[in-house]
Amino acid sequence: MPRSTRAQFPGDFRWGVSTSALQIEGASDIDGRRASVWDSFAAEPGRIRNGDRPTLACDHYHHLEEDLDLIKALGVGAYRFSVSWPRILPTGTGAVNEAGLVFYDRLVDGLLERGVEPWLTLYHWDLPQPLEDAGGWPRRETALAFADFADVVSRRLGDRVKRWITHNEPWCSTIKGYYEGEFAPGKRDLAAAMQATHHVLLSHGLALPVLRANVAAAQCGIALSLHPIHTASDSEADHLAAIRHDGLRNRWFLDPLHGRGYPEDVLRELGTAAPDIVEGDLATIAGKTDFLGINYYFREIVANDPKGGPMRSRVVEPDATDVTGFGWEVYPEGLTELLLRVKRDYQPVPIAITENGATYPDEVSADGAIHDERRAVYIHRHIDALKAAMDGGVDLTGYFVWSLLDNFEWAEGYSKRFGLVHVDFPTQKRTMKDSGRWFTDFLKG
Ligand code: PNW
Repeated sequence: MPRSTRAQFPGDFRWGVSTSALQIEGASDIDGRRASVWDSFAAEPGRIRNGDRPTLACDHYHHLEEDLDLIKALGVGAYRFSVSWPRILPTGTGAVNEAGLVFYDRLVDGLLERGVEPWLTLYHWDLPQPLEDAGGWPRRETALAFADFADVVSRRLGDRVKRWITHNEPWCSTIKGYYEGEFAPGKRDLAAAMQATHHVLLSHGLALPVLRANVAAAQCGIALSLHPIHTASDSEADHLAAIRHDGLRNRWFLDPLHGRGYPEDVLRELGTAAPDIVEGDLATIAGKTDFLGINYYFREIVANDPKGGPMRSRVVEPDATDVTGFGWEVYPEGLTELLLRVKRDYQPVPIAITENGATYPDEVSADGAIHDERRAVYIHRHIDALKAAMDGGVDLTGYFVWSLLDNFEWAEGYSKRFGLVHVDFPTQKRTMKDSGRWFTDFLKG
């Protein structure tokens, strides 16, 4: 049974919940917002389960006060959200949409009035469609446009927001978007995807001095999705495959952010698909940050597979009975292992777990309550794992549950629910789940 308590964590440790703009806001063509790549992608037949669209999502745009009250009711001290680039700059560059900024003014002010610290993510995958039409992340100009976007947002909100996350999970927005084709914009081109990873990292580095110029006492970071990589067998071939796989999944992002450039072994594997790098880019990417965000969901068990993509590797199904509704293995000890590894290999700035959570088929009972004990146990076991990492010397500053609300789960549409709060999408009725109540009790100590 999980046993950690809040009292075992430092007093200034941040406990929070996370969301992202596209997944909750809805209002996709209201008050001047224009399409992002995810709006367009979801409109293509066959891309999203059940043909779901993010057009309305949780209609958070029109339920702002109610959702702020739910955050307050949970008792968390911090809320991580993202701002919608096409709501603020509808065509990606140039004209600023005042109505978009007003919405985030209200969000930030509403958080501060309730004593909740805003953690703002600039990019959670919703690239304005015109920027994709011009070439998207494989095009260098997109990184420059991102720095301008960071400038607009931080000038407006920097007096009240101190925590800035440039990007959420670059691996997903680039590899899944431009190589695997499962995420927007749905392309399948390895060289383009690798060029995209470089431009996303470059845009992070270009945004850092902009944020520091506009925000007094800014705390800046990036949120990576990292995975412990295990080997499917003791064979030499599987062992080497796991190293290559780790190279693209984890080291490709961690190494350049920590001033080491891209890993040589991965560059070799990529061959002609390796990105073009302009002199000075690596120094830009390695700019000083104040914290590292890590999103943790599962480990990957890897086997050698000559046909298995750029790293000649294949992820094998874990031999586990404890899996979430995504089929993701519940493996909290992987979080401890991952954190100790990052500490050992990178001596990073303080780490915040910017996402961790689970989807389960929720059980709505006759009384309308949601008895999702498994989600509470999942979260508590991961907090135990965090405590173990802290005992091992890892400098941790916060933990954010994914997610506040059930929401638009990307290619899975509304079929996968991650919320501490249940959303009945046809009526937009919110109901606190048992897991939400459990989290509140945990936070009360
Ligand atoms: C993250 N993977 O997505 C995102 O940051 C959230 O927006 C999302 O809702 C949440 O986790 C749950 O999925 C991921 O395949 C998507 O490794 C895919 C993977 C990891 C995280």
